[in-house]
Amino acid sequence: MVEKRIQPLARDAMAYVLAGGRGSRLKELTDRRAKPAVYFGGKARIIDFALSNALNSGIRRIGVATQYKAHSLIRHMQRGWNFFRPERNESFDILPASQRVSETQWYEGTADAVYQNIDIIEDYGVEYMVILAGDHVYKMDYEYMLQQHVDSGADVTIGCLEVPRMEAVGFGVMHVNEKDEIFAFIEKPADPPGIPDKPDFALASMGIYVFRTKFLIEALRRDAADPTSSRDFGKDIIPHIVEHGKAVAHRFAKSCVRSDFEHEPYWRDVGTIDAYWQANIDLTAIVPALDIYDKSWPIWTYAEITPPAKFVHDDEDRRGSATSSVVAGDCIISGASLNRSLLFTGVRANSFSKLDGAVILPNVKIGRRAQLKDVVIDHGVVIPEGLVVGEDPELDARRFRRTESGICLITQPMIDKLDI
Ligand code: ADQ
Ligand code: ADP
Repeated sequence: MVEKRIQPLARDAMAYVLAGGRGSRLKELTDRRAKPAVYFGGKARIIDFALSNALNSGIRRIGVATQYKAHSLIRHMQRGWNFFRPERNESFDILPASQRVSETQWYEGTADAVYQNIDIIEDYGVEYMVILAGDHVYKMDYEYMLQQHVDSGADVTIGCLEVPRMEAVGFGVMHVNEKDEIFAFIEKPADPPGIPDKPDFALASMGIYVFRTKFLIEALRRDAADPTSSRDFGKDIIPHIVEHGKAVAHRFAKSCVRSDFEHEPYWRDVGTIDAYWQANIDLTAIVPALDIYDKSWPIWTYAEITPPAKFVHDDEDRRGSATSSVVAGDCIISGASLNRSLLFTGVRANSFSKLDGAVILPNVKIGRRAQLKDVVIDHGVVIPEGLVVGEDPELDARRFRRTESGICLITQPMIDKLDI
């Protein structure tokens, strides 16, 4: 007799993506868009990683809570994530703040961003909730985490990874026993406790939580009734469960996608200009740690229909060329040379310009003879002819947003102020 196939747990789960935070350490890159809407990797936006993970894991119900400067994020999802069909039991809901519980109230904290939409969640009747952050770059199969949650009988399962101890100041840090049951959880400790047998590392929460829906709703209602709560998962909900219930850690390394098992598991916050630049430039490496060409785990996005990238090279020494670079569609590299650079859609680089270590967001125009080294250039910026960046640190720091390690973020208002 053929055994009845057990349906993956992901098909009875909803992914709820928190995408309301600003990401203020990205400075001017998030002046007009939320961090999850920031471009990443030549084609995608940061939120596409969490959404693609949910889809590739088999989850077919997705909700995205938006708040801060959500316009370009919402526009992106309406264009790129509009293929879910209610008649196949699928749904994709964009859930802006101040819509449901009260007309004026914004989401107070991350828990409130779920609490205010409890009616929608209840309507779907799913057994499990997978709470995700929309602002990390990684590939993960949430089915493994759902299975661990069911097998361990936990009230909450928390995705975690080991980070160098002093980097853990920005995370929720946990202590676990030999069964990975969490017996202590401290949100963003000033002096993070190390792992007992690895004192230079701390076990950090990735802000990924799995609950049974019924349990989560009860926890959110109890929290909402507590006037002292800040309505946050990391500060309120999780510490309460650790104290009164059963919280279990899920090691990220156990749910890497199959094709990534032989690599170090890749997860990045890309929360600072340096980290953002580095993670994009890393994609130009011979074998990048993050494989965006992996057909078994595609990163879905809104893709404009574009003509191919073009490199123009003529007899007058205009050498359109690129080495160790990633170049998206609709770019025209007209007599310009690129090295170790990543260009998003629609970039025009004009004759004799030189780019090295450049992350160029869509629709940027680079004037003739510009020389740009170690830069991030925002969407639509027009770089004037002959601009040199990366040669004179003091001048760069006066003109642009220059980080301590020497990366310059360039936006159009900064260009408009130049007296050249
Ligand atoms: P943080 O990332 O600092 O810590 P937070 O700023 O609350 O937590 O953001 C979590 C996610 O929620 C982000 O994706 C953000 O965009 C979104 N978000 C924030 N405020 C929101 C709001 N009002 N409405 C909707 N979305 C909102 C958390 C945990 C830590 C854990 C880290 C891992 O609290 O314990 O270690 O994530 O990055
Ligand atoms: P994207 O994130 O798609 O690159 P844009 O850079 O075009 O989006 O803009 C980011 C957000 O800022 C969008 O919500 C857009 O509507 C808004 N925006 C764009 N230009 C301006 C402007 N000059 N003044 C105010 N808001 C703007």
